[in-house]
Amino acid sequence: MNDFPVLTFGPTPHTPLDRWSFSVDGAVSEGRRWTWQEFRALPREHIVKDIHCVTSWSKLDTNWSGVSLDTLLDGIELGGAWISAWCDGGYTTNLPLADVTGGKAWIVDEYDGAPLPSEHGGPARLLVPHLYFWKSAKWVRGITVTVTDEPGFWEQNGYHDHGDPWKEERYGVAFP
Ligand SMILES: Nc1nc2c(c(=O)[nH]1)N[C@H]1C(S)=C(S)[C@@H](COP(=O)(O)O)O[C@H]1N2
Ligand SMILES: [Mo]
Repeated sequence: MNDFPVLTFGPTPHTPLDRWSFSVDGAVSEGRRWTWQEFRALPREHIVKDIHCVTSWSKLDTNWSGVSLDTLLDGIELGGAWISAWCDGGYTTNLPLADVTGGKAWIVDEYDGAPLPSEHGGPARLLVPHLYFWKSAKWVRGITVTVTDEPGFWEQNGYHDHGDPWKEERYGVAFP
């Protein structure tokens, strides 16, 4: 796990598992919330994917385990087309629902068969491997479904709103 860089804005939060929960709220027919134990009991998937950081490194065949966003959103009626992921520590990032549903995004809590280290987002982080890695919010605690696109931390600070590595969507128009 020391073989890929730690890139964090601000200090690493350490939320104890008995105070951890994951929520889905916002423009939804009903909000949901899972404790750590409830989250661990959800159906999980193993994910092997390449990841890409905007600062040019990539890492091939990274190995994760976690719960698909499809599972977390299952049965909820969605009244918006975007999500805002929010985290311990205050980080946020925005994504179109289309980029996090259909087998494209997970809340992961294991890397290489071990609990996700806190510097890499443990207990759990968002994993959206097909977009630049700043979209993969560490220490994620919930997603809020939004009716309009609401730029998150890096998106307000010069990074591209969408962040597709294959289109090299690195920086937004306002980048100085
Ligand atoms: N909560 C939070 N998530 C975050 C960040 C952050 O500063 N805070 N940085 C992002 C950026 S820019 C990158 S490249 C990746 C880095 O993940 P890593 O530290 O596991 O390599 O996390 C993303 N998720
Ligand atoms: Mo990054």
